Amino acid sequence: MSQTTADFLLSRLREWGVQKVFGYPGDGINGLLAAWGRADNQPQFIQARHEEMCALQAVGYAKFSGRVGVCAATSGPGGIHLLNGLYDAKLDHVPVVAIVGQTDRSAMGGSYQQEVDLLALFKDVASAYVQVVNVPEQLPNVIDRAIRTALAERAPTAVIIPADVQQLPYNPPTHEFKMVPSSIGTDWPTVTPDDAAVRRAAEVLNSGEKVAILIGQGAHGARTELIEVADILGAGVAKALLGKDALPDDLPFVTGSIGLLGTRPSYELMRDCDTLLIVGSSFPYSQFLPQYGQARAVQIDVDARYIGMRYPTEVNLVGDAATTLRALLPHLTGQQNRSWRHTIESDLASWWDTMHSEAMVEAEPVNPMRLFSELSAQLPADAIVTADSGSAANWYARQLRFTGDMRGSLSGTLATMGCAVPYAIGAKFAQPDRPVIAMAGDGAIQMNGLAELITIKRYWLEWADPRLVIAVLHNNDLNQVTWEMRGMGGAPKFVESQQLPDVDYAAFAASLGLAARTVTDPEQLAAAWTEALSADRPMVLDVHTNADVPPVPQHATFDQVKDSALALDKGNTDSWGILKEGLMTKAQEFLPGKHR
Ligand SMILES: Cc1ncc(C[n+]2csc(CCOP(=O)(O)OP(=O)(O)O)c2C)c(N)n1
Ligand SMILES: [Mg+2]
Repeated sequence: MSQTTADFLLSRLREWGVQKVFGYPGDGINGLLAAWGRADNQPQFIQARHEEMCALQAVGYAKFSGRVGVCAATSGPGGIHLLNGLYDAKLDHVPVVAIVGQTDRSAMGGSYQQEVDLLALFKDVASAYVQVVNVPEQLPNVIDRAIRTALAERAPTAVIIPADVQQLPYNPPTHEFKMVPSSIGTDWPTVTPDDAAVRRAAEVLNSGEKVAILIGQGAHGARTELIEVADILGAGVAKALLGKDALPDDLPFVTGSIGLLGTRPSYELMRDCDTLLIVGSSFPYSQFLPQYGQARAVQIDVDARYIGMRYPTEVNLVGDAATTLRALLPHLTGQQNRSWRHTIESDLASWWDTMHSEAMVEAEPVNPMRLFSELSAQLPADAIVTADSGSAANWYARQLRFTGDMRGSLSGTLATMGCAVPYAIGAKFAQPDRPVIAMAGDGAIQMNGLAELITIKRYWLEWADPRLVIAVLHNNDLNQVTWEMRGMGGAPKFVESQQLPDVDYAAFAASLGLAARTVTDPEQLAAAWTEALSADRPMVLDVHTNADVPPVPQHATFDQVKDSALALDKGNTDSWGILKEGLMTKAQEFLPGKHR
């Protein structure tokens, strides 16, 4: 049999070094599936339970491997299901290529079964590049550009291939009019900054006495340089959520997360600084940055499209983070007065004490913060942690202390529920020899996590290190939103929308042959983590957590906040004042001394 267009597509993916494709079948891609069979499953087809999970697994894979993630789905419903995961890639700037089937060319435009306008469907999410392959000669150019554009723009792209085209004999483009050749591979440049701009940036940074640095995911790979720059400038470093793993938390000047889920030391760092250096971050909440006009500021970003738009910066340096910081270093004169740095360091030490005592506050059955703080104490040096959108994101941001080369991520910008488990699966395929831990709410687990446990059951034996721990925050509530509503308008919990049906997650996991343990006593947490982190297979920890622990920085006593929230739920609107006072007044949240 001669090579089909689908055979060629798979061989092209292999040539690009693609090893995994997260997919789900359907007759729109039957030609591709047949080619996979002939290709001895190279690249490996990884079957999820739902196409959204394919896309989110591809995002997780890309985030933790640094390579392009590839997902595949059939026409119509399959393509539609991919969308949310592809938007996650778009908003977090992750390279993902979606390969999607379409009905035969002969049926197109005929309101045929499963025919939707895929170009229109993907127009926004894959605005970087989306194309239909109409004839085999077109394919190399389209697939190569989809991969290259995804990598170049750190964005999702989409390739749509009608089912009949997949089965056509492959013909390469010829040396003729209206033919477009193509080639594999790219030698990426290191984006180096402009010399004169580097000097101007150094002048700004040298003029400050209280320097704050904000880093994001673009600071990955610039660890040594960041530490050196922060030392010379006597600066503190705050981290946007996606940059949590760019610098370890055991450095005495790293103030941890910033923003709504952030720490008080990060808040104070920004509130009191006179100079700001932003490296590889597009952190959107400018109210957590210094007042406009308060600080002279420099931003470094590899992508000119995302620079200068979060703070009125004086110098916008386009360049790779590590290279640009290296270029800056010889021009930095150094901060002789270390008092700013000393203040940051001493505040920080007491902040971690505060986090510990918050985690140890008793809450029936288990204080969710303690679930995270006990994990933090046992995190393996090579751990990868994912967190879902829900209260887990708060505790991930504030309670987990990353050290060494630990990695972690969540759906930073789309903040979609249901990302933690598929990200974790993607992580296991990206780094099969590292332990992975997913922290997810029961709402997220019910949304799709339970189904993806089946995917884990199917694949875990392939992973060199079988440890994949899924910790479920079992609070029978869509708790993050419950608290948002109470906080926003003093609205009581609307039980119909917020309460979740009770499920025995450990029993479900056990029924699949996974390890499982239910935790209802905080004193069991340490042992549960030890067991999960030394298990010979993936494990679900079904942890019964208290839904009355507010997932925002708290400064009133826990009991005050809880009692007023519960009173509010019972219709006592007088308690709203207390709750608001205790919980949501942002100005008060960060009053000095409140957290200590
Ligand atoms: C797909 C999607 N739907 C809805 C939301 C809004 N939302 C954010 S957090 C949350 C509640 C999450 O509940 P759960 O997973 O149980 O975690 P908890 O906050 O209870 O720990 C909801 C509904 C969202 N972010 N994503
Ligand atoms: Mg919940």
